[in-house]
Amino acid sequence: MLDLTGKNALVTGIANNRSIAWGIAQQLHKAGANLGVTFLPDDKGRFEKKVGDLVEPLQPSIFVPCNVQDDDQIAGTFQAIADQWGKLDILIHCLAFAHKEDLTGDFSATGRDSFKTALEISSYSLPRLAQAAKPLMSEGGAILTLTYLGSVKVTPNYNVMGVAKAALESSVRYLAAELGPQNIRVNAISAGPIRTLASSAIGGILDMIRHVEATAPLGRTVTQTEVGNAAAFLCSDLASGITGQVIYVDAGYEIMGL
Ligand code: NAD
Ligand code: IMJ
Repeated sequence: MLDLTGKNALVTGIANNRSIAWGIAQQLHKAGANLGVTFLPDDKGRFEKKVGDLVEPLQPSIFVPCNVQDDDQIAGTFQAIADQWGKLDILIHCLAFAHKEDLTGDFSATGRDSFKTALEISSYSLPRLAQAAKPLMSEGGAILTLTYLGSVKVTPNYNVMGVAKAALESSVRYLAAELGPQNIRVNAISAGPIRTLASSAIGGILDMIRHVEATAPLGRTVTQTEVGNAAAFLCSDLASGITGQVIYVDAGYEIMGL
């Protein structure tokens, strides 16, 4: 039985009710986990209010700002966990960012600073958060990130995000090797295309989803709940033998050739 009772889980990357992180948070809660939630702060406090209202039914015992570009906010997040929980069991990394102009046109046109920003937020943040989580995962733990097929296959307009996801997936393997002796497992879910804030901002996403629906063995794409269920499994003791892996939750699309 999937049981996360008594486990403390920190979920990053909830922006609204379409976020994959929201699907994951709901399934972790359903399995009995005690939740902590981070939000990306903005000047007017809009995200704090929006995300705070959304997650209220899940009664997170920690709710803190965490922009992964800000070392003080990362320190504050893990200090709150140390103070209130004493230990962490599950870390969900569910965030990405590239400048919108870099998600269209020629990949070779990606600027130096744009490349750095995409890799800093979308890739470097995983080892950075893992480093902060490591001392708190004293009884072992599970770290999970979200990736996309564009890391290994060329996908129109994914461009610098594809490179960032390749670095992210490689980071999963290096972290799994480092943290395995401490019984901390590190995995990634490669999700099929889902309509969220991050994907809907991309031109042509609906056509891409239709292509997946026409090609995938299951004849459809996946939902946030399906990704959430796979996440709950990977973070549970049922997956105690799985680490360093990229698991496709994509209705089978990845296996198809022609
Ligand atoms: P989303 O827009 O709901 O989530 C992206 C999150 O990243 C937001 O909550 C945003 O606040 C956060 N974020 C951006 N910059 C940040 C920063 N500097 N510090 C902290 N947080 C920051 O979209 P989503 O589709 O749910 O994306 C979540 C993850 O899933 C991403 O890693 C994305 O690449 C991945 N993914 C999405 C799809 C898809 O089709 N939607 C498919 C595969 C993988
Ligand atoms: C993103 C770009 C191009 C093709 C894409 C995507 N496909 C899918 C996505 C086919 C599924 C969504 N995805 C997997 C992402 O990782 C998106 C990341 C992202 C999205 C935005 C949009 C708004 C913005 N910056 C972004 N940075 C990263 O300003």
